[in-house]
Amino acid sequence: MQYWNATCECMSRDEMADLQSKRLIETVKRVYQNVPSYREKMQQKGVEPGDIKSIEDLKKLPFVYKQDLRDNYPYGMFAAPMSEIVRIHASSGTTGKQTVVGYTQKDLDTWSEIMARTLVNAGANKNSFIQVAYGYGLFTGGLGTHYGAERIGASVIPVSVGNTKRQIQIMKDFGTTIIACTPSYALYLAEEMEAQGISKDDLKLEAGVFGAEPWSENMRKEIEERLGIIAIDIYGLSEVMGPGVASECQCKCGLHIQEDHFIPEIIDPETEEVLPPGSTGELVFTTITKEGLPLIRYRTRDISSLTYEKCECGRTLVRMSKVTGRTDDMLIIRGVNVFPSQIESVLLEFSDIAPHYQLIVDRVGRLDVLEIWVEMNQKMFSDQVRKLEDVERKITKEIESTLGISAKVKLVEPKSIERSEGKAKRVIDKRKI
Ligand code: DLL
Repeated sequence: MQYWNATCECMSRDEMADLQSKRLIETVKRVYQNVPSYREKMQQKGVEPGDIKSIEDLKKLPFVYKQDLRDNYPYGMFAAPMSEIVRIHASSGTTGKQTVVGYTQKDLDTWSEIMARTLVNAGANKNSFIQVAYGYGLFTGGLGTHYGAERIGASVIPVSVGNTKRQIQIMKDFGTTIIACTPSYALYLAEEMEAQGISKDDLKLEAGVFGAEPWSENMRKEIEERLGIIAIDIYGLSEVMGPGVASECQCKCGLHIQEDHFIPEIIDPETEEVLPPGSTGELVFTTITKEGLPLIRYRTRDISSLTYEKCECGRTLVRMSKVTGRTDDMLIIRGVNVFPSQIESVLLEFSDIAPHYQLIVDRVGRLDVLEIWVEMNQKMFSDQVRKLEDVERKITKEIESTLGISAKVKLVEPKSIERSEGKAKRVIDKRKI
């Protein structure tokens, strides 16, 4: 088994708890001293830094929300002087102001370290050629992956997003062994390769590190088959660091959280109560080594669960389950909670359709209606109308029996749904609520 940092990734649970406690105490002191909004929040809850003696005391601390970052836009929650901030990123967000995040040199070192671990999880070493097709710029995907790859000593190919033809040419000519991009873009690459008559055997690709958006197991299967690689799920968010907060190992049974830097909790999003291991709820993170923008009990809105059971890979780091969706992109359709990834999972069981889809939600009168647009593959497109209707009917039935809601399924022409180079836009919600 290959590790980047066996000392940190395989330490005993007791050692981890001691390390986390020590680091948590330091972080709480730091934010209390340097960030007025934290001091106020803690005072309102009647907690002082001295009350935090170990990770057991974490639950005494108040939560932090994206709104807090917006209220203190742009730099109000930084815990280091601006003279020590050496990098700024921002997360665009779909609503409201963007969230600005700042890193000290030590933060960038930590980020490179955890991204190095992530890439090694996917099988990278210094002989790898890592093509970074996440966006460079304010988005954390590009530069985060880039620095991790350099830390390993791999050859980094910093293509950034877009220009799919060129991406493929570079993969082929430069001998790319690992591709880093969103899972939806990975499928787009596969599709374009097929259109250009380039086979996976023409490439040296071995693995992909895919994240930044939810994707189902069926989507993984599809990517792995079409590109002939192992597809690893990587997770992160700008506020907490960027990519590298957690990633799967070769066992692909949950994402190991880099716990020597981030403490996870799962809470009930309504009651804010901490839930026991194994329960599904909202993921909350506390950063314990960050200097620029430390976050205490940050509400991610991502839905997951934690397991502390030992992983076959030998890492002792807790694992989070694949993020299936966010509390805020969960669709409530006629009272039923639906995640786009559940629909994706159903769709990908059908062989006649392409893994490109869009959900259109509208309200007609007082009733929510869900339309699922899904692309046919080329072969099916030339089939008879009766066959199309038959497939539509089958998908409708399957959606209804799996999710408990009715939907109107519409098969659309190949390549008619817009492709995304970054995060895919899966849902168009036309309801004015
Ligand atoms: O998406 C960081 C990243 C870049 C992660 C590249 C992985 C790879 P943000 O733009 O701030 O940061 O978006 C963070 O994206 O809260 C999740 O809702 C979602 N997300 C990220 N990774 C995954 C994943 C980057 N593997 C938000 N599965 C997070 C599901 C993910 N959702």
